[in-house]
This record gives sequence, C-alpha cells and structure tokens, in this order.
Amino acid sequence: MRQDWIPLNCGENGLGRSYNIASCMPEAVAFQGVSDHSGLYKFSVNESDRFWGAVARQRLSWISPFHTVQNCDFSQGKIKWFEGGKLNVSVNCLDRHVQTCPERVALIWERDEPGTEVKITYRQLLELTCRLGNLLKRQGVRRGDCVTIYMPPCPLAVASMLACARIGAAHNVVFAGFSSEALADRIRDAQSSTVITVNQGVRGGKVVDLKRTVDQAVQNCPSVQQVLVAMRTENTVAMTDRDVPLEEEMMKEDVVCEPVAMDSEDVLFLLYTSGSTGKPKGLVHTQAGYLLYTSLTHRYVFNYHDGDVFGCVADIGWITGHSYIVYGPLCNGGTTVLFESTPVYPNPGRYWEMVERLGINQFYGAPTAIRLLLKYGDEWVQNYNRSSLKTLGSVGEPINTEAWEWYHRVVGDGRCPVVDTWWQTETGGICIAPRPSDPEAEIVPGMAMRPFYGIKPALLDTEVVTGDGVLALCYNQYCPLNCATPLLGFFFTGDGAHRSKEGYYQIVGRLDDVINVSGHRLGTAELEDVVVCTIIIMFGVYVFVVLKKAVMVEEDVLAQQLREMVSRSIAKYACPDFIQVVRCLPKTRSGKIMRRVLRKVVERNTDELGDLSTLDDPDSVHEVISGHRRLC
Ligand code: 6R9
Repeated sequence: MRQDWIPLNCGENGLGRSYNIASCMPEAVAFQGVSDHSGLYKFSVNESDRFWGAVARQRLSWISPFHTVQNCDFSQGKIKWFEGGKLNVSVNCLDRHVQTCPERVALIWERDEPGTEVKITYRQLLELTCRLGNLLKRQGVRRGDCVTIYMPPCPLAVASMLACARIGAAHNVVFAGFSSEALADRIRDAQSSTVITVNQGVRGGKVVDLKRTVDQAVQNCPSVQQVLVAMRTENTVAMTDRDVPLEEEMMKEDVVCEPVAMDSEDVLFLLYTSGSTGKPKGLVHTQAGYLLYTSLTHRYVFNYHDGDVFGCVADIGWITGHSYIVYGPLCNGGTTVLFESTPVYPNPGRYWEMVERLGINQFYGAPTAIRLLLKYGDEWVQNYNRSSLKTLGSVGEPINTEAWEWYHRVVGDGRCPVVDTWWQTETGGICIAPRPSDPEAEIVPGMAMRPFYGIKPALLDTEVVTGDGVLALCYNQYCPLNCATPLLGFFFTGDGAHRSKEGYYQIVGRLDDVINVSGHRLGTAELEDVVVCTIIIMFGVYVFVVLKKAVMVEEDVLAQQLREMVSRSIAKYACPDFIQVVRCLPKTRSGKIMRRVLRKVVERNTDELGDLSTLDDPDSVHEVISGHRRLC
C-alpha cells in the first residue's frame, strides 16, 4: 500500500548542514526523485494525490483508511478529501500521545496574573475531555449537533472543543469579548441546544461577567436547553434551572468516553470571520483535511520540534487560536500556551516575561500588538531573557518594515527567523509563509514569501510572472482544505498581492484598499510601511496618523515630513492629500483595523457604517468622525 513513499529513518539533528529533502520534511516522506525543497513543493502540487495521501497516512491515526485522496470538482463546488476514511480528531490530539508520553505537558494555561500558570498533561487533558464528552451526552448532545462555547482561553475551553470532536458534535466557539447580541446571532445560527461558558472572565486585571452576557443572549435563543457554567473565579453567579454547574457535574462522569468514528468530511466546527471587511460570515471546517493541514503547517512553518513550548497569543475564539493553539500543536503532541491576558498587563513587558518564565520556543503574535509594544521602547523586552526563542511568527495583517525589524532585532536578538504567515479563516491554515525551506534561505522583511506545500497561488489580473494582482489560490485541487468559493476554478481571497521576480509573495492589503492613484496601483501596506500609520484612500490619499507615545509634533511639520517620506520611498503621486491625527483606530476585537469604517468616515457616509458588532472600542469611531481633517 505504501509503495509511493519511504519513511526516512534519520534523526532530525544528525543531518549535518547540507541541505536536502530531510531538512524540508525530515520524518515524513521522501518521494522518488525529489531532493530539495522546491522539488518537494513541485511534487506537492503536481502529484498532490501521492503527496497528501502519503502524508495523511503518516501523520494521522485512522479508524478506517480512506480509499480516495481527493474527489473535487470545483465547477460543482464539490470538495472532498480522504473519502472513505474514518477517524476521530480527539484521538489524534490526545489518546495517541497519552499512549507514548502521558505526562508530557499539553497545555500551559498562562492566567491573567503573571506567575500563576497551570500545567495540564496529556493524560489530564484526555480525562477532562472524556468527562466532558460524557456530560454532553448526558445533556442530550448527539452526533451532528453544534455546541456553542463562550469562554476565554482556558483548559476547560480546549477540553470542551475536544469533547465535541470526541462525541461527533461540532463546536461553535464565540470570542468571549462579544456582546450578548453578537453571541445570540451565532447561537441561533448554529441552532445550539447547549452553551458552555464560565461564571466570569479575568483579563488585564478586570473581572468580566460572561455568564450574565450568556443569560441575556439566550433569552432570544429558543433552541438553548442548557448552559454549562465553569467557575473561573470564586464568585457565585445567579443560576437558573437551565444552568448546569460544569465542574460538579463532570466529576460525576467516567474518565473513559468512546470516540465516535467520524467521516473525513463531517463538520468539525463552525467559526465566524472577524468582520474587518464586512458582516462576519460563518464558516465550516471539516475533520481530516483541516487537522492534517494544521498539523503539517504547525510543524514546518514554525519548525516545531518535540519538547518545544509553542506560544501563540491569539484568543481561541479566532481561527488562529483554533489552528495554532489547539488543533495543530495537539495533533503534533506539542506543548501549547493558552494566554488569558493582554500584551500590556501588568506592563508592556508581559509577553517577554512570559517567554522567559515558560521557556517559550516559538512565539506567534499579531502586528497590532508588535506595533503597540515597540512604542514603549526596547527596555521592556531587554529586561527579560529570550534565549529560548527560536522562531517568531506574525499573522493577521501586513507587518510593516519597522515592526518586522523591531521584532527581529530586539525581540529575537537578530537570531530568530520571523515568519510572516498569510492565511484566512476560510483557509483554516497557513498558506503563504517563509518556511518551510532551506534554513539558510533569505527572508525579506514584510514579505510572506512562499506558498506552503499544496498551495498554488495565482495573481488574477496579471499574466506576467512577476507583478501585482488579486491573490487567488487554486489550491483546492492540490491541498486538503475545503473553502468552497469557486470562481473560474479559483478560491478568491480578496487580498491584493505582489509577486517578485524570485517568485516571492507580498500581501499589499485587502483588495478594497488597493486603488489607482494617477494610474498607479497603490496598496495600503506599501504606504503604511513608510508612514507607519494607517491610510485609507478615496479621492486621493487620506492618512490617519497614530503617534508614538513620546512624539510631540506640530501638525504642519508632521504633514511636511509625511509628504517627504512618501515621495522619497514610493513616489510623489502617492503623497497624502489629507491627514488626521487620532489617538487610536477602529479595530475589530481581533485587532484588525476596520478600514471599511474609516472609508465611510472619509466619504462622510457615517450613517452607513455597516455591521459594527465586532468593533472593539466604539469611542475610536466617534473620535475619528469628530476629529478634524486637514488638507496637506
Ligand atoms: C488568520 C487570519 C484574514 C485576512 C486576510 C488578510 C489579512 C492575515 C496576513 C494578512 C497580510 C499577513 N491577513 N494574515 N495580511 N499579511 N500575514 O487573520 O484570518 O481573521 O480570517 O483574516 O487577514 O487580509 O485576508 P482572518
């Protein structure tokens, strides 16, 4: 059966410095005639059945083997991977590691107060998951149901996700910062009979009444039969007949829960996009392809090795949390951090103090936080020992050169590769990133660089090899992800991108933010690289400026400086026509700038700001609206 690949019996460290296939994908597979990274990449897109078939057999535990690697017809919107295969995601993330290393730490729960972290081993996490799975069954949850989880990052949230996977239910995790209306919308959409929450959340030293938000939400959700309430704080909260004390009831359950054999394409979870570009939309990811892809990218994009501590500081309520806090790391038997706090609590050294205390090896964060922290200066970083760090990752928005360089030079002491990873909730896993590749290969600051195995990007409005265009991925034929937005056989990403003559990709911003100025295509990322602030473009270039904390400058001087910088670095035609200094910008709860709101403000269409349910700070919009606009 396995004639198409030969396992490589070589350790990852004994390979010397020579670059060969083993350093691209050491323990996985070797394909005949493939001897380097670019060969392996070509193989993954040209012989995708053989590539993914072999990787899926190698990396996942199957209850029954699949008979067909892929059965996709884009024109019909049909995308099926690993048909015939049955597996259980929680078995892949837990049981098989409990067999080999039960006492390995699976989760480090980095609680809000520094120094109060809690470690959970694989054995403990499996027990929690089984008890919860049994409790959910007792509450009437069945295969195919969808459970809504409204919890901050904590072990019981991860156990809840895995418990759903174990019993064949889908989960619908809602970021625990959303309002009761946003939560109610998502519960109704999922038709959940069960919601899992905590009495209160704790973040940045503040206590948040999450249970109360759930109470308000479920008033308008007739499908909800019960709310399971875990105790994050010691404060009691009002309980109704519908509410079930989670810890108390789960302790009555058995620590064994039979995993359900799921089909490869059964639903694993539902998740909403962050709403930066429009009304949040709900997406579905399925079992096998999603798990395989997150595990492979986690291993190779970040160069994750057994025993490493992986620190992704996203919230579990976003796709980044699903894929790179929960499924990717746990499928790989990794140790993963659940970060409950904020980058500035109790001070702007929090991330790096945590890196030192927990010995984090791979740190994965967002440009919005990096930009915030660099404003506080280098000392907050240098106060802590960061020698454990090996790889630094970035996700969510384009990372401007200044932030990239600071991350690389100050945080990573110039010795850790920075992987700028481009992907979307729709794709479920990282699609473009500098790794995997030759460890010596160059990384250009601010560039996402290369497509991952199986990903075949295309720039839709350009025929030339290099150039600019709308990023589209034709990967459904090549890799096991299932984003069904067929357009001429492509998955249309909505992002603008530039491809260099070396074939490297740079994401230049959302398509709606790329405009023609005097006949030149200009992306927001390119401009923001120069002015380190946000720009939105309408009848010209409109610049929103957020000043670094210490900077005091006259607006005339600022306007002059900005124009000079842009002329010098890009061109005269790109010079700002308007500037507006603001304290902060409207952002989504996940930290993305809501450019569509800024655009409406600039167009003076403030009555049509659109869906603001995912907006973080409503004051930021008022400030932008009332702030004065200044002609340069
Ligand atoms: C994972 C995630 C997706 C959108 C995406 C793009 C932007 C994400 C990026 C990036 C430039 C990167 N984006 N990573 N832009 N460089 N490295 O963020 O998913 O919340 O669905 O957002 O975010 O515009 O289309 P999601």
